[in-house]
Amino acid sequence: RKQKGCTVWFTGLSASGKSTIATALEQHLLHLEYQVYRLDGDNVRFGLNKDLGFSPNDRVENIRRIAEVAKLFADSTTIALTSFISPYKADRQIARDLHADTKNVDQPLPFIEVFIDVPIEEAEKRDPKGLYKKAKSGEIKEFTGISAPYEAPENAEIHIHSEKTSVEEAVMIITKYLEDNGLL
Ligand code: GGZ
Repeated sequence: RKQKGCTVWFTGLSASGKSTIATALEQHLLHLEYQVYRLDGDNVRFGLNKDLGFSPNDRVENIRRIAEVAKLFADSTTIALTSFISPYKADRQIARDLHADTKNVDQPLPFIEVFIDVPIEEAEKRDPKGLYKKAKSGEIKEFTGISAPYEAPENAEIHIHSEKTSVEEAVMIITKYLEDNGLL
């Protein structure tokens, strides 16, 4: 299939549904025979970024490296999906600017920010791994939304309210955006 590369950058709280939606989008695009690669905590934080934790500085470096890797995938004409909290606005801007920078690639690469928005109360209620509970008891420190900041995007290309939108609908919204913008 002829395709342009791009990066679809998911951002949102823990338990917002980022990874679920990114995984479903990956499946959908694979069925359509697009080349797609998903970066998430499981394949990045245990490998490339295993030296990094959750301090503010480590999160900055985590996002910087992920942005560089996603850009290389996008440059290879793959659709890169990234699923990380990426809590700081400045770091998401750095990731975006990096994709526009042609110092190490031939052309600017499209960057689509997808905000998976969920009320913190809903994320706490879902708490699939019991992390919010541990954060509230102090067992986990610097937990995003409880004891560390999450800076919500104001101008994301796509804004999905995950408590009101099914995974299938979210996949369709993102797919349509990619189609409308000539990326599929
Ligand atoms: C936030 C944490 C923390 C702290 C461990 N704060 O729901 P999960 O478990 O599977 O996803 C969360 C993941 C966040 O890693 P990211 O690389 O996406 O974060 S960032 O973009 O901010 O660098 C959560 C788990 O790791 N986790 N400790 N203190 N999330």
